[in-house]
Amino acid sequence: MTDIKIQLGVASAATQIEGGDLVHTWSDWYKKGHIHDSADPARANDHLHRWKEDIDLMADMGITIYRLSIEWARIEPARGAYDEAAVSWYRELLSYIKSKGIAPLLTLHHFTNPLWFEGSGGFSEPANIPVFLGFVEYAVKKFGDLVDEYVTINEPNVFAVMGYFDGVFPPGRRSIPETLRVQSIMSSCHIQAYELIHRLRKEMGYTNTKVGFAHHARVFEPQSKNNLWHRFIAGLTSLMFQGVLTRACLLGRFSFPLKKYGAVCPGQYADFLGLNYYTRSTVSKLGDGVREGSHRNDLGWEIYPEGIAQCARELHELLPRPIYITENGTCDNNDSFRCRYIHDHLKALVDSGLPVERYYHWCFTDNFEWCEGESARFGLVHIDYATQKRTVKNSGRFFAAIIKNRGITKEMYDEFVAPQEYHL
Ligand code: IFM
Repeated sequence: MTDIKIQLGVASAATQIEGGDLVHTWSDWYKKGHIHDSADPARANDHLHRWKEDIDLMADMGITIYRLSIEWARIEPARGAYDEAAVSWYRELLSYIKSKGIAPLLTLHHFTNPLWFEGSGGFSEPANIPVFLGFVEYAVKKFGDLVDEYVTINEPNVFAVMGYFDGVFPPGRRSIPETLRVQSIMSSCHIQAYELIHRLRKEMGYTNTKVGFAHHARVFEPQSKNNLWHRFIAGLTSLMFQGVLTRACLLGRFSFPLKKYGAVCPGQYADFLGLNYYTRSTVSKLGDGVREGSHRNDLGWEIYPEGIAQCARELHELLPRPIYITENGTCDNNDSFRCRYIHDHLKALVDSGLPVERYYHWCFTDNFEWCEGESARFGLVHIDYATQKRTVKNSGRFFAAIIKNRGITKEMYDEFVAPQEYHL
C-alpha cells in the first residue's frame, strides 16, 4: 500500500472547457487556421451550459479541490465595459462548487487575452501592466467573498516562449527580445497582482488569502553529458525558459536578460509553490528535444516521473513554501497508460519527502488543447464532442479510488497500474 497524504484534485482552464462565442486571442487564432484539427474553441466542452453536471461528477468522484480559471474576454469584452451576466454566471458556478464541498483555486490569467488587450500590445507592452491589474482588481472585488486562493498567471514562460519565440501560440511572433520582454512584464504583473490581491482581500476583512503563480518547469538535460556544447546549451535553455523567470516571479529578483518594469522590489511573492510538471527536455541545441528510446505520451513528450520531484525540489530550495502541483497529467488518447503515469508521479512525490500539500490533475475532462484542438486528450473524463456526453475513464475511477482510500492499495495497483505499459 502506498499512503498518499497529498490532497488530490483536478484542474481546468476557461478557454479549454467553457465554449461560447467570444472575441479573444484563441477564437482569432482559430479563425486564422492555426488549430491543427480545426476545432473551434467556441464549442470546447460546453461547460458554459453543462457546468452543474461537471461539478456533480467531480463531487461524485470525491474531489475536494478544484483549480479553474475565469475568462477575461467574457467578463470584460471591451476595455472598461464589464458583463454583469458573466460575473453572475461565475458567481453561481463558484457558489455551487463550494456547496459541493470543493475548494476553488482561481486562476486569473490562463493563456487567453481579450482581443482589445492584444490589439494594444498585450503583455509585450509595459503600459498594459495597469490594464491587467485593473482586471485583477475587478475580479477580486467580484469574487473575493467566494475565493480565498488565487493563481495570478498560468505558465508565463510557456505563454512567452510559445507566443513570441516559437510563434505557435498567438500572436505568432518569433523574436528573442520580445520573448524576454513578455517574460519580464508578466513577472512584474505577477508580483503586483500578488500584492494587490492580498491588499484587497485584507480590506474585505479576510486573513486566509493565498496567492501564487502556476509555473511550468521541466528537467533540461544535455543529450550527451560528455559533450560540452550540449551541457552549455542545456543550461542556457533551462535558464532562458524557466530559470530567470522563476527568480523574478518568486523573489522579485530580475537578473539579466530580464528587466524590471514598474515598482517591484526584491521580496517573497508566493504563498505556495505552484508547479505544472509534464516532461523532461533533452537538449543538443537551443530549444526542445526528446531522449531517444524514452517512453513518450501521444504528443511525443517524454514520460519522466522523477522529474516532478526534481523540479519541486529546485523551487523549494529557492523559496521554502508548501508545494502545490497545480498541473500534472498526460496526453493519452486511449487512456491506456494514464493510471501508471498517475501512480508513478504520485509515488515520486511521496518518496521525495518534500512538503507537497496538493496535486491537481490536468485535466478533469478532455478539452480544447490549444493548437492541438480536440484531438489531444488529457482528461480523467472522456468527452464525446459531438454529443457532449461525459464518461468517466478507467483512470478517473483509479483517481477516485486513490482519494477514497487515501492511497494505492495492492488490489488497486493490480487492477489499474500493473496491466498498463508506456510506449516508445
Ligand atoms: O493544456 C495545457 C494547459 O493549458 C497548460 N499546461 C499544459 C497543459 C497541457 O498541454
